[in-house]
Amino acid sequence: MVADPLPTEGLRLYRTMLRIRRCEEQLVQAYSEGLIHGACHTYIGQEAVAAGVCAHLTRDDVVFSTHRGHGHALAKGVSARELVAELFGRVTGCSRGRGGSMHLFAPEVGLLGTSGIVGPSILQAAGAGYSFKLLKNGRVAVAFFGDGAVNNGAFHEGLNMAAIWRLPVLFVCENNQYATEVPFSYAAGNASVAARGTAYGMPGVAVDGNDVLAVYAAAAQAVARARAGEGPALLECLTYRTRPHAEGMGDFTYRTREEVESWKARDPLLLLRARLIDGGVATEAQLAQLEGEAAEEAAEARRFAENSPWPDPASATTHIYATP
Ligand SMILES: Cc1ncc(C[n+]2csc(CCOP(=O)(O)OP(=O)(O)O)c2C)c(N)n1
Repeated sequence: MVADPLPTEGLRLYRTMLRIRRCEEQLVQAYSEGLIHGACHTYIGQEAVAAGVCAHLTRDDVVFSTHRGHGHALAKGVSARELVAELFGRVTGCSRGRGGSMHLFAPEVGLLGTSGIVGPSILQAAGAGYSFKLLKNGRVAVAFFGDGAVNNGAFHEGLNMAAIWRLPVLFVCENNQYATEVPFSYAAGNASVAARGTAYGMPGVAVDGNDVLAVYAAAAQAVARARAGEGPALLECLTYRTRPHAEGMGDFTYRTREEVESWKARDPLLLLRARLIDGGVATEAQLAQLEGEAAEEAAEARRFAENSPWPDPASATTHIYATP
């Protein structure tokens, strides 16, 4: 059993979730003003997953992410400035303004990429885990992916390979219950993703993905297991995105306003906030201070991004190929 993380980790986890939320809110606003070039899939509502998992990772551990990857990037150590500037296409972005939301790279902090393709994070994490195993360096690889990826062949191949070679990988399915507009219940004969772990020979654990302490506790065990050479695990975090699939898209042809509102009432930040107060871990004033800091960080990141230069067109062909 993992000890209750609330007293020791609660504030840190709250801060991480706040930083993600405030940054996403800035991006929503910026998208509506035409400042973001390319798609913008926000992570609002799912912050507990990135915060709870990444709290266990060192800079040397690696994360592979998806089109919904802003939260993973921030939780892994990308700064708000570098994230917002990347979405604004500025040279100060983490991919020098060349990638945008779906090509966020920051190898210096172990963010080995977000991707617009559904599924590859699973295979990439298996590959990284294989190299870590050969190098015996104690590192862990994490794949974040949505429920839309679990019926993709990459899921089968990645989990099976990680299991037979006992690779140090954590597979994190963020089951937000929809793949764009397709309900998971429509796309899967078995409603439990976690149950599939057994089929591949690894632990499969389902947690309330809006409860950051539950995610933290489950990830603690899976990461420790991977680091100890005991192989991979599958973590299913049941959660919900409260914004449309991507900014600018409609939202109520495939789900109801009532359903969205019911999940907003289970907002991961509100849930943890109440527990921090009820558990006597923090006062209203302390939390208000953290909230103000996160808001200022995100607002400052936007100002920084808007004031940053565009990439020089003459550099369009640099940073394209790796030089041996
Ligand atoms: C291989 C592949 N097939 C289809 C798409 C089109 N597509 C983009 S996002 C998406 C839904 C993804 O749903 P999910 O994996 O559950 O992630 P979520 O958007 O819910 O975070 C699809 C099908 C794609 N990008 N890649």
